[in-house]
Amino acid sequence: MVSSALVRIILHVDIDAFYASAEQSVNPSLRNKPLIVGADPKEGKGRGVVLTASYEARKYGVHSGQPISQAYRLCPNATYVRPNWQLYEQLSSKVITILKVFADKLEQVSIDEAFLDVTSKVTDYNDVANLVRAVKNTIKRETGLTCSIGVAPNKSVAKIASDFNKPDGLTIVKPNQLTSFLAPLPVSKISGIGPKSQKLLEGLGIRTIGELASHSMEEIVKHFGKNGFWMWNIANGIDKSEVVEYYERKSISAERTFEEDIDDYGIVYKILELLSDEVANVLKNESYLFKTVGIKVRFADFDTATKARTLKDHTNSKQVLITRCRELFKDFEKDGRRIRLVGVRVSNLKKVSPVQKDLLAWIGND
Ligand code: TTP
Ligand code: MG
Repeated sequence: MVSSALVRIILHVDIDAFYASAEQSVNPSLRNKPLIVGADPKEGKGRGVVLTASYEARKYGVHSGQPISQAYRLCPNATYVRPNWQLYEQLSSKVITILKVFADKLEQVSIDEAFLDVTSKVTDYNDVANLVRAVKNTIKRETGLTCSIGVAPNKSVAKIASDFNKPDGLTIVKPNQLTSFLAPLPVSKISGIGPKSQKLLEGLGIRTIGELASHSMEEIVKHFGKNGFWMWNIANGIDKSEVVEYYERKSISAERTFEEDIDDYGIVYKILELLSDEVANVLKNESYLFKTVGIKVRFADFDTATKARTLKDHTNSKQVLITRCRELFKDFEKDGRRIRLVGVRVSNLKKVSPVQKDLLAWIGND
């Protein structure tokens, strides 16, 4: 029997419609209205995509990754704004600072989500709702943002639970509810099971997490190898991975899936520029320099290719990043294949010392 002392209490916190809520928090006139953060729609002729949409805009069918022209057709009366990365970084670090107060350990996963291990902060699962309400109230009061929180004995279920009831949701999955909570959900709810694995599972007659859990582990491993072992365990509510307090970043990346596969490479170049901009912002805010630039391209048939180049010196220049990404993409352009996703990644990172930081600001290296 497992001793109750070993049962962890893990929170997954995810801000609701983050970029849009951030804009609404600093501009009251945008609140409770359809708001779309992304490319300029240019009265329906604009290119580029939606980064995110407020829940009011989502009612019209607008969502992340959609071409901005389509969003404009669905919701011409929404307010459209370009992203303000600095604001998002600022609010993100404010939220993380608040969350740290409530946690034994905190692991930031992206700009708007984090795992918290709060095992020693509460007596048991009956006590956790009070802590979660305090977290939500503090974030709301200090930043104006709402978030959705999932609580569970492990990270993967906590993540599924935070997505279960959005926006402003709270879903607590107690240890004895693990399998009944997971069973009816589609396998795609497991973070890491993408469309490809989903299709393969469907071929085996597996649609729900419960169906996955009830197959033998050997059979799943036979089809998916090491990945199968991992997904079968998750489906059975087993995930021992720890909330990792701090890590030195190995890489920074950003990627975008297109709503429809495209062969207009003009758009791809534009998106590469946008992604470089995002990556360059994180580099700047977290004081990193990079030496290796890579791009990832996923084609319409899910075939995925990567290409990388290492520079002579470390830099944090956005312009260098954009230029290198363009060069790397040229090789793919020759193929003329339809593209589903592109990504930009920098690695070989080095922290900038405070002195270097001042110097970089002074010479205007952005
Ligand atoms: P998400 O947490 O996936 O989305 P969200 O916070 O906008 O909405 P939700 O309420 O469903 O959590 O992503 C966080 C931010 O990351 C989002 O506000 C905008 C950005 N983002 C992109 O730039 N591109 C994307 O494809 C997605 C999904 C998000
Ligand atoms: Mg979010």
